[in-house]
Amino acid sequence: MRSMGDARRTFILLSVALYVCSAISRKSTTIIAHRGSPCNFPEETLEGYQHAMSNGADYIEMDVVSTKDGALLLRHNLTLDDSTTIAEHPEFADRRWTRTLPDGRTQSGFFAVNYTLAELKTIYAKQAIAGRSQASDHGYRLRTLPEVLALAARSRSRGKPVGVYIEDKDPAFHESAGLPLEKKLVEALVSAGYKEDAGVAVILQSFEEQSLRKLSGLLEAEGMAGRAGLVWLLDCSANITDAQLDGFAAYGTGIGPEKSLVAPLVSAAECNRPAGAALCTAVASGQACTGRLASGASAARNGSASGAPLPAQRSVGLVQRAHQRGLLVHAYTFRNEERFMAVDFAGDPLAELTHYQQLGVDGVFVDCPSTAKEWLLATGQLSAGPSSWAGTIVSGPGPRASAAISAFSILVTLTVVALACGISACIKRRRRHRARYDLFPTDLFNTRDLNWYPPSDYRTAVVGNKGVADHEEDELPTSTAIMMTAIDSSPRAAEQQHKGPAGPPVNGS
Ligand SMILES: *C1O[C@H](CO)[C@@H](O)[C@H](O)[C@H]1NC(C)=O
Ligand SMILES: *[C@@H]1O[C@H](CO)[C@@H](O)[C@H](O)[C@H]1NC(C)=O
Ligand SMILES: *[C@@H]1O[C@H](CO)[C@@H](O)[C@H](O)[C@H]1NC(C)=O
Ligand SMILES: *[C@@H]1O[C@H](CO)[C@@H](O)[C@H](O)[C@H]1NC(C)=O
Repeated sequence: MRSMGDARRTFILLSVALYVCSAISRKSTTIIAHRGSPCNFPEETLEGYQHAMSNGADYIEMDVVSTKDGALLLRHNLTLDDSTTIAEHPEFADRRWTRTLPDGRTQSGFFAVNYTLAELKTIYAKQAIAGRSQASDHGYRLRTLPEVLALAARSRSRGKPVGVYIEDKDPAFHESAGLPLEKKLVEALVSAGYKEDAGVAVILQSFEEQSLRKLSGLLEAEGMAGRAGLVWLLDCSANITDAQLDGFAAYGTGIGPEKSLVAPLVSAAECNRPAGAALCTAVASGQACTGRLASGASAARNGSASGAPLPAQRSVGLVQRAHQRGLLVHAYTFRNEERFMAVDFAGDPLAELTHYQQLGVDGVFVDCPSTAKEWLLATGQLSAGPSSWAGTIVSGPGPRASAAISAFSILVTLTVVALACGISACIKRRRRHRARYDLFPTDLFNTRDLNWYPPSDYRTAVVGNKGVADHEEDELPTSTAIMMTAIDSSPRAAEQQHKGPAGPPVNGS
């Protein structure tokens, strides 16, 4: 009897090992959770990032701007108008500012550089994209880079560390305002333990190549050369030359093109707007309808009907040109709303993602990480079950190294699986009731946020201090912990809901 049990256990172990190995070696598209989960939550909030992590994103993506006192605030824009409640605060109105851009145009608004972090901690994040639920506006605070790095660090202890993908926003402007970003950004990574913990992926991204060079130098000076990937973002008007790609490939990891650089568009009757440069602007500002996919040949040869150059003529073979130089391609931005995709996809975000995968992109910036997860499952890039997610590696080794790594990973996996089975059997029963919860200290959240967890998605429970939601945040003992758990629901359904008003947390779950 006993030997039969052993044989069965061995068989199960081997099956699991083979399954894990195949999951590791199968290349799946890297999912970059663009500003957290702005489909579901206001962008760049802890809650949005947590949602992205729960949906297995490989990276959480964030943008850094400086406050007046030099704190690294997470916002995608120098101005706070479209993504925060600052306009509702009369006490801040007199610092509205207009600056002149290098090209002579002007930009007006509430600039983060004109307010201290303490001041900005009194306002709230709000939904920045028209048409998405605003139910949780006024629910979540603005966050700093260290706060979100601390959140990401918590995933390290849970087996699937999430990568961080950080953009320095308009670095030349910050430099000119005497608040340069690069050094502080690298220091924040060091403080958060990214220098030591080489198992966790970090990518730094910028539209300004000069800033990437600076970051590369700073990383080297910190003894972190190669520790963080560097990605050069290209907007839809970019026309990058082979020589520029060669220069960047000497130290960079990849390019981040706007998606119309990868799959060029032509104007479509449905869109009723001019092609060429105007089309490009339309993509950037998210106007309704972004055109029709150009067939490769006609895009390369023809240009638009009006004769204006199309992005197509600037970007023929961009993916191949990058890959030839060992650069990854991470395209942006994939959103669920029909107006952000070419009319060919008929509003189906999964079809759009598949098209770009077939064009060879290595990763995608997505607004809706739960849709990305649904897509990975639907296309066999991910097997069902939360524990089977295998994140992808930042920079790929050559084929021979890959073969060696595969062989090595089979050995390691067998050993690890054998060990893990033994250990997990011991601790499983004790920990089962905690398995679905994430624990956070209250200094990461504030109690007012508690009132705003959408009841359909999250149950919150407070342990250690009953009735805590009635207290002011300053009165909270720091030892109190908040438990949240995502309730399993069909990802797309969860995304398209969130229409109901926010309610109080369900206690005692
Ligand atoms: C566009 O390309 C097609 C072939 O793909 C060709 O027949 C046509 O003449 C081209 N038009 C222009 C304006 O170049
Ligand atoms: C930044 O916000 C302003 C509104 O203050 C908006 O006009 C502009 O398009 C935004 N820029 C980006 C890059 O999102
Ligand atoms: C905002 O900050 C910039 C950069 O520091 C400064 O030049 C400008 O005078 C400030 N504007 C206001 C209204 O405080
Ligand atoms: C892109 O750059 C190349 C070489 O630098 C140039 O020949 C070409 O005209 C440019 N194309 C557009 C559409 O700007």
